Amino acid sequence: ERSTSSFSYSSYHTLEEIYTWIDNFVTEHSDIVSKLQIGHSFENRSILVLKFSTGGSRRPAIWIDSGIHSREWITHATGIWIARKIVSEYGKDRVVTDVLNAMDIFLEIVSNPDGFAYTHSMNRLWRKNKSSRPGIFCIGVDLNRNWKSGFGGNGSNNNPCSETYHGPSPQSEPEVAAVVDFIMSHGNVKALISIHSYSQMLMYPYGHSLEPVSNQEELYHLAKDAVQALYEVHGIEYIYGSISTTLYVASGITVDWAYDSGIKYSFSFELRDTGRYGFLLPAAQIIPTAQETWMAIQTIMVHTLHH
Ligand code: ING
Ligand code: ZN
Repeated sequence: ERSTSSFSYSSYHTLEEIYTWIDNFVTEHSDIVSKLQIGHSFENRSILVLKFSTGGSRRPAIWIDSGIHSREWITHATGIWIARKIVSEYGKDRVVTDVLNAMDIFLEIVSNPDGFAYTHSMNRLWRKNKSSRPGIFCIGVDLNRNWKSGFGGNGSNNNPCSETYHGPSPQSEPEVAAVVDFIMSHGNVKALISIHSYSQMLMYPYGHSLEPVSNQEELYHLAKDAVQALYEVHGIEYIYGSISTTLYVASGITVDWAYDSGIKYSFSFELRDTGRYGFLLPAAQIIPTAQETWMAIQTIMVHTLHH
């Protein structure tokens, strides 16, 4: 395919289809979107990021990632829908226009490309990446346990065969190291949103500790507002709070690393549903899920813009 006009935003797609869509999308919207290759996966696939920018240099930025767990297909689909929404609303919608006139948005749609390819070819419920090491007979590291903050602590596992295996060392995985290097060298990321599924939750740090973060009251109120905006779209209820008190203790996670690296607006979504379909959310729910998630993300972006 050579244009995005035949792409179905209400279907799930393979890695190849998504990467082709990215190329077409960037070509069609080259005034505000560009494609960055921030690294390579363990199996040497490109790790791609979409950059939305209307100018400036190193503007304050919002980072959004989806698909760090490969089986969470609704998150990639939501990321794709949001990308299109951003370009179609810029210059029309007040919120998007104000945000993009002052800030850049970085969107990593497929944060675990090897795992994602594997969910299409071999095992629909694969969660980890596909790394292997000599003498270790299980495959894959949980990329949401491989970050430096609280690495190896409670809610992560030392056994390579575990679904929450943290890996041999912090950032040992190229998919994590690429993001760390990018965000650190950028140096002006103000908000980070990491999208998972499922459970219908909006959460903030910490995961590795029950200790409240320094701006926890602000994050609590922002999460409450974002969840309310989400609810108003289709009546879907989300719960919110810190990760460790809302879900469970989890160490070495993306948002804890972001927070400890100075990104004070750091959130993680768990999208639809609450378990009826779980990771196998029907494609008919892609667009409503994306629509409501987008309202919550905009709430976070506007707050970040004004602080
Ligand atoms: N659950 C997440 C997990 O990695 C999570 C929960 C999200 C923990 C964000 C910490 C931060 O265990 C899923 N479904 O991936
Ligand atoms: Zn996940």
